[in-house]
Amino acid sequence: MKRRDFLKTSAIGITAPSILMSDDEIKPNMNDPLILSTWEHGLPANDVAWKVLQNGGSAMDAAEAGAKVPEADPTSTSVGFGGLPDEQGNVTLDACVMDSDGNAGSVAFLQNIKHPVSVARKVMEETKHVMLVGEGARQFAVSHGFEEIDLLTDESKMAWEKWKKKRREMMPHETHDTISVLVQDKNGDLTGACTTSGWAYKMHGRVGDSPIIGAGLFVDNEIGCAAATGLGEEVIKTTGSFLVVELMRQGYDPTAACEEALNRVIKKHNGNLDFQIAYIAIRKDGKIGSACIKDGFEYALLQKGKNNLHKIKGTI
Ligand code: SD4
Repeated sequence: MKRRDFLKTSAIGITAPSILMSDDEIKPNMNDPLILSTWEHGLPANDVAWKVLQNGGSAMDAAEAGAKVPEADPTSTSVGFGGLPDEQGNVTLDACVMDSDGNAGSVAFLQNIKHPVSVARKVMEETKHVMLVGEGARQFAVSHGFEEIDLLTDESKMAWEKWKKKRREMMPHETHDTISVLVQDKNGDLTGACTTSGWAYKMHGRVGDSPIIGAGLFVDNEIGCAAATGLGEEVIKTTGSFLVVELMRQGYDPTAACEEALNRVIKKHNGNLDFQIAYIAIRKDGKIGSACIKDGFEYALLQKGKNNLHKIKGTI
């Protein structure tokens, strides 16, 4: 399979030449920080994360700052403020972080807080726990100075009302655009962050893969890191991101590891899938990989100061 296309360059990158490059051709260099994020909103996320690294911030600071960009952007309808609500009209958020020492923090089913990724980091750094959910997570956030806001925008409310009127099914292939930000700093250390409003019009109380350590995100600083986007139920059932990292441990190339993790899902459905899942991965030596079930996935890679959007072909 050929994975190609060099489509866009962001503000900090040079103008995109119309060349094609495959991610297998990207030369790893341990001293270059790299930032790998899901979807097009990964471009501005990468820019912000890069600036944090340039200003001496840690890889964790960079991953968090990057993830906060779509969280605050009302036009990113699957993350944070402006994220599409559940079937009852509530915006409920899932997020997690993992650092290069193997520490992790997570929040799930969190409401009324704009930056769940920062709350997840606080859980990691200031509690003995890994995961807080729902009302407890909200109380924890408020007690740590997070402001409560209404996350439903006029646009997301209108979209929900339209959905309700049509009494539409919840369509798994509409679960798009979770942001995961994987960072490798100049020392080669790896971190990650993942944040989402999850499956649009999901059942009230539903939690996806994004706050589940090992499903939506996994970092092992000796081997690599990986993150998922797409239908969380299938990612959880295959412990997707952990699987990608474990396959890299066994010697799989990062892209082959992502493909094999997808194969576990594809086989169960006899190849008959109406949903998307994609993985991104960074191996410890700086080699990146990605794979998706269906066409349409794109990731943003910032390397050597250039931030580019790459489209890849689906495996089915
Ligand atoms: C979830 N994995 O809640 C998330 C949705 C997603 O791109 O990734 N959208 O299942």
